[in-house]
Amino acid sequence: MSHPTTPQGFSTRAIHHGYNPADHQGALVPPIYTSATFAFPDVAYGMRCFTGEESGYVYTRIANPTLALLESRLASLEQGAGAVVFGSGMGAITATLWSMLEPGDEVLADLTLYGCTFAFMTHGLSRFGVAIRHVDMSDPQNVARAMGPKTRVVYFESPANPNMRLVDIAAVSAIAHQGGAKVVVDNTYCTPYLQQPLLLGADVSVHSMTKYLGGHGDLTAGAAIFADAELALHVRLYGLKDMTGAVMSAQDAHLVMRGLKTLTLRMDRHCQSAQKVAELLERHPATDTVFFPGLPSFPQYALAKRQMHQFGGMIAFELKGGLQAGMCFMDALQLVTRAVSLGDAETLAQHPASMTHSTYTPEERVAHGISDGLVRLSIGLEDIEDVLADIAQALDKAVALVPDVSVPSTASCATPRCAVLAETT
Ligand code: 4LM
Repeated sequence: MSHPTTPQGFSTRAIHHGYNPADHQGALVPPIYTSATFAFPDVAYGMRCFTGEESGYVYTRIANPTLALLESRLASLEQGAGAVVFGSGMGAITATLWSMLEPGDEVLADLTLYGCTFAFMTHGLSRFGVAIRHVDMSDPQNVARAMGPKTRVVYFESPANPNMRLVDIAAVSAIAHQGGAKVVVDNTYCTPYLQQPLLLGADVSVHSMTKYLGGHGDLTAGAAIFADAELALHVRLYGLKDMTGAVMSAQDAHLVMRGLKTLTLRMDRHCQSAQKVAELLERHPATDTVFFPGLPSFPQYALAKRQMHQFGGMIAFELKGGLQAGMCFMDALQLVTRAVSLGDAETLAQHPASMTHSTYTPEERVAHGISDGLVRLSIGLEDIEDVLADIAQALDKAVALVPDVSVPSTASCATPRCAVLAETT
């Protein structure tokens, strides 16, 4: 089998890119190189590796053949000039930002970020002379107004975890570049299949591969994909090698590559099922607001249609009964699993204010658009009828906590916690 020269489709590259069985004794699945270190044929060769004259493998924290294959596959999928993989999404984010910033620089960050990214910026970077300013990037003009001479990095997620707000990647990238800043987008919610930030003008796309890319909840991993190969090398040799050491294991790289083979199939199913769940939530009398980019009622529906190939598998919503109804809903779930993380085969429900976003103070959550009543769902791959039935029965129980809505006869808040909450409302 020879390497094809014509451009291939996304799924084909997710399965084949960068690997030819003929180079590996016919092995269909790429070998897993578990070696931490690599032998030098002679001292002079080893010396040249350390000066950079030779590009051979030296030590897995810097580079490894299994990780290199995954990196080239990710760069191909998101059409970047290079990629670096890490032991977690936070490893990717921290190594990238440590490499791009110096004391005195400023990061302009969106209002809403995953809790640990917010904590890294607010309690980490800011201790080392980097200023962090948050602006609501759902309006690109806010970025234009906020850009200053020290702004080096503009950072956002789209959709944002957990409230699903979108950022116009092309518009914000153009504004940031005009002001001399680079743009880092967390593309975890979308994966390269649903959204390609580099093609829209961003400089770096970061991922928690713990989520959809791995896809099975059995590994932690991260990646950064770069428009500029020089920046990728800098992040590898500084952010990964020296600053964080957040190296990924070869076994996990193998699992991510296995996950990539079914990424498009899984994402299609996640998206179709999430659309149905969002529509059910919107129809149900227990819910107040549903945040899902595929609903015509979503304030940024037009942007979602323009920027995302499909609307993703994540949903956030508020119940009319607020926090107590949210807890009742979650405790009443029987199939849907109460757990943080996302992108797994299992449908997961969690409460951002007390879980993934508890790194924000209550005042910060108000200021950053994360309400206490918000419930987050990661829609999995189960039969949609089963997911809908479980969510519907849990919503029926939560209706009991809404004063002006009649309770379906079969529904009651039966769990002890819900019973207590029902009495106190
Ligand atoms: C969660 N999220 O939300 P690692 N970027 C985004 C994320 O959602 C996450 C990370 C980075 C959740 C974890 C418990 C948008 C994580 C960090 O967990 O370090 O691989 O990714 O439930």
